[in-house]
Amino acid sequence: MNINDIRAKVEAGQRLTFDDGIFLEEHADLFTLGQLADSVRERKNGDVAYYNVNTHLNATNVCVYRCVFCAFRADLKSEKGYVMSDAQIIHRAAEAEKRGATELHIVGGLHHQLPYDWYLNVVRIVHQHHPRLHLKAYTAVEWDWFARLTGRTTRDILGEFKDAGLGSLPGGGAEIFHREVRDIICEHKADTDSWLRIHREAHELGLRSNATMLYGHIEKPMHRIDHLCKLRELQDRTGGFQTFIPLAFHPDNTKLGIDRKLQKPSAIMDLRMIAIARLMLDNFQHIKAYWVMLGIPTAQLALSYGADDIDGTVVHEKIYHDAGSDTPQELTVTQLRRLIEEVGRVPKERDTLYNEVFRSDTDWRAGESVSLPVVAV
Ligand code: V47
Ligand code: SF4
Repeated sequence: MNINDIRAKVEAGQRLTFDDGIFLEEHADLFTLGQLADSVRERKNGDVAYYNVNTHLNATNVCVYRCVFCAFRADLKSEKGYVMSDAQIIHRAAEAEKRGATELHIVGGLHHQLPYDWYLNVVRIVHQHHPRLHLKAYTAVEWDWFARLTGRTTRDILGEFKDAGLGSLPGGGAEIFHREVRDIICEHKADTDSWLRIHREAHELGLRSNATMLYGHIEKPMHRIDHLCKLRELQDRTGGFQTFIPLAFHPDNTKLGIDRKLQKPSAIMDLRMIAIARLMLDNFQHIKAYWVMLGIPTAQLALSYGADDIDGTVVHEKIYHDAGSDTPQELTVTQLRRLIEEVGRVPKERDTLYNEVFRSDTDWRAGESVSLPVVAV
């Protein structure tokens, strides 16, 4: 095998195999990866790059699990631990809607003492007070926890949350699927089969979801390609994934980072991951360059290495900032659009489900705030 065989497959729109993926990881240079991935990106999404207006809500950081890569979690009795009140949660949603957000991204810890109804109540009250906000809530790890709390099936629970206002699932908790790695970095939480099953069930219930992969720690190329192939397999069955988001490990304040003296992956590795994901995940429509995690310059460059989405305004992000991210807490729409335009792409605001969002009195270059969306088609 050589790179020309892979180039021919990419040009013909043929699927790359596991071995092709390993070859790309081990032998392809960044320039070639970028060229190939950018051609796939263009074929799938033309000259458009997406962003959205969103806000994060982490209603508690107290967590029974101790994933060694996580700087966000807190022990039950630690001073760092918090649980937001209903009033604080509704205030956060009100603030999001006032800023023109279309999406609230809700994830958090698995609290030792909070009952199932508390998590359901978060979705219910936000939906009741702000029905226009799309609620992208809870990772597969959280759904698995709810099943452990109640003895009910995850399918049943997903159905109940959907009725309460759940809009879709974020892609977190996937980490690395291969047992050689998963057993070391997060041995107790939802295993790979559960993660994949829960996303399949969500898709079967008509809920879309995202997928992630945490890279740049102890995993090897083989583990990353295995991860991508598993996601691709499920997507073949359901078609329910919207976007893939590679997540670079941030070592600060984490056990894994300290014990193994790890550093954040380089920009070169970040761009390689974006490109390889674009090439392997031929049945995913979108690849997201999450600027909070990549940093703004690398996220902008990633738009030329296979990514067609730069995520959103974000606001109140905790997971990456607790682990050493020095990105700002928020990017304005004006800034997001400029990043995209500088790459020669057409910025398009999307809602969570990739419908285009139209706004009534848009003046992107003049202001920092955005108007409320009027129509989403
Ligand atoms: O599952 C936790 C990761 C994820 C660290 O679906 C870390 O649109 C790096 O999934 N260094 C949560 N990564 C975030 C996430 C996400 C983010 C943006 C958009 C979407 C989406 C999903 O963050 C966790 C874990 O894989 N993570 N700690 C860390 N120190
Ligand atoms: Fe808990 Fe999630 Fe952090 Fe793991 S990654 S310790 S499940 S908050």
